[in-house]
Amino acid sequence: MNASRTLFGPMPVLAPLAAVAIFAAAGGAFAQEKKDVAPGDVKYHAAPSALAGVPMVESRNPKAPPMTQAEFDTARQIYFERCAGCHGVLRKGATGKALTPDITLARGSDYLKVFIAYGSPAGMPNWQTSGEMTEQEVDMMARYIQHDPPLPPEYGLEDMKKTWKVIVPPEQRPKKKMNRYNIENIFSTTLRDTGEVALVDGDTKQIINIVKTGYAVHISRLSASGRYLFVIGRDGKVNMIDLWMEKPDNVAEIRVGLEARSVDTSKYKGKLGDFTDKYAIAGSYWPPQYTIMNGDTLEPLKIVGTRGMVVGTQEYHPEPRVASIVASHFKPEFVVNVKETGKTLLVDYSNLDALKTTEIGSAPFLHDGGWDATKRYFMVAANNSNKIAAIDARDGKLAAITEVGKIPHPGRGANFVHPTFGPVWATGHLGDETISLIGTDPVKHKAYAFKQVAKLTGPGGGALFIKSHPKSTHLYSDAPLNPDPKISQSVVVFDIRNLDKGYTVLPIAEWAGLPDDGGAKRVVQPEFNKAGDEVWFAVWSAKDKASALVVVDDRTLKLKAVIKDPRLITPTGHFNVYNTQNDVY
Ligand code: DHE
Repeated sequence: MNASRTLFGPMPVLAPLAAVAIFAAAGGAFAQEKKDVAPGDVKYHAAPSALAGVPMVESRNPKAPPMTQAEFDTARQIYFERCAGCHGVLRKGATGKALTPDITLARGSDYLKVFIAYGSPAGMPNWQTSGEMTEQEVDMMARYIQHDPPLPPEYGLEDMKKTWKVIVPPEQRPKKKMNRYNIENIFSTTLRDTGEVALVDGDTKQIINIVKTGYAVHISRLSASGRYLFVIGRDGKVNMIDLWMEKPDNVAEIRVGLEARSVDTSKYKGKLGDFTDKYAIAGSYWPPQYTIMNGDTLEPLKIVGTRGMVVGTQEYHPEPRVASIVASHFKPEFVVNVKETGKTLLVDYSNLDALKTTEIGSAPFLHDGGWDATKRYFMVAANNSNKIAAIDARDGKLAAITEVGKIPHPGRGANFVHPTFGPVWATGHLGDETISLIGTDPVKHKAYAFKQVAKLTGPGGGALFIKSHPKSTHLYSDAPLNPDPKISQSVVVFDIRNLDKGYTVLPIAEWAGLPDDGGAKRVVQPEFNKAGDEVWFAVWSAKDKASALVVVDDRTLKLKAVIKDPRLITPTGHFNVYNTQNDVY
């Protein structure tokens, strides 16, 4: 029996037509009774996959309803632009249900059309009633998912080497910093839909450079030295940017896969040797694998697949995507979190020719996460399991799994010292309005360690990122995916010394003073400056609408600056060099 959860409940033994009548009514009722999935949520989960344009091996299932090649091509494009993020490339299921032919053929087109059109309370968007798809497209998608899923190509060393460029060889790079920027206070800002990052001077608020990167850059990470910025695009392209150059720009690049989200560099220095920046690592969604590269040139050295068994069921999964990756400070190891198998791999890079990996099972759909304040415990969201796993990077084991709210989404989370519970790590949630605080001090606050010690109430679901700073008394949370613009266009801030007081709302999008051009103006990701006295936010609108960066004074909670520039198109994540390099959050 296929491990992935089946698409629907037990199938009523009804003629398809009767099924349609029932489901059309139910669908209609669904449409009324369930809240439609928020457009922001659809945009978040159904982000276009970089695989949409990749040639694939196709086959037709003789039992499935016929499709012309043109219909199949259109449906495939729609699938990779809308559905792959949730249902997986091979349709084995992830945050969305499995859609493999053994399941979908049994349901038949009429049954499938209703679900695609009306969605479901479990989070499947109502593609037709929301106007996102026409009736014809729904019909095509219902037939498409009864055929075998097209198979994208693998992507190996030869493919990588064709894309690998050392733009400035290490020996030709500056021997000292050639610019006058305070590079520790530079912000690397994702320009999601233009395939660029903006390097913004945190002191002057001026844009230093707009650097060409991969498509839909996802995150930026820093070398241990703080000199090099590594960014990864959804298309699997890694760019290495030298902040010492007169005008910081690319010095190397490589594509490590067809779809990716995470990148980091080796950070261990200790009795086992100095491995700082010796290696870089990137994890890909497709193919499901991670690649270890030379930290100076991005030369691909080692590719390791992540296909394997799901924690618990031990069922095989053909497409376990690599989610967050972080470099351990305790051992020469990368902490690699694999989404669909629910496993964290501690990859010992001290000898690539005899690679040792510790496999720690927790819960499926591992996603994003961050260190606790001691940088010993990696707190990672198993988002669709509503859990946080604490991975002990010093002792190489699972410290705990903590039940939290609905679909935790911490980014890297936020650390602060709670007046009662001591050191805590916090996460917001996509699926509800709560903010969970988890104790992280098993020595001086043993009773609270890895327990959810408190739940704050935020403004509503749709939270993505939360942040604090050792020098701040505030905890900030965004909610860019909340359907209410009043919530998605503002952030909330708590006083850590008096959490019971509730939150203050900061109308960030309003402070940005953007034209009323119909832009969504979603406020995304609080990020502190190095000094810890400013908090930066992106005001994210579509490509053809105005966006901005907004800077708030952390002491007064008043507006400090707004950065507007026609080049700031779809700004989303931003990463302060010093705080990202030193895991300060
Ligand atoms: Fe992200 C982090 C995956 C959608 C902005 N995102 C991450 C990480 C993963 C991930 C695995 C952790 C990387 C790490 O730490 O190594 N993100 C995904 C998806 O699969 C998803 C749901 C859909 C997709 O197809 O990409 C998705 N993410 C988004 C967005 O739509 C966001 C809001 C805007 C954008 O730029 O695409 C977005 N994700 C971010 C940001 C981080 C991130 C800003 C880093 C947070 C941090 O503080 O480190």
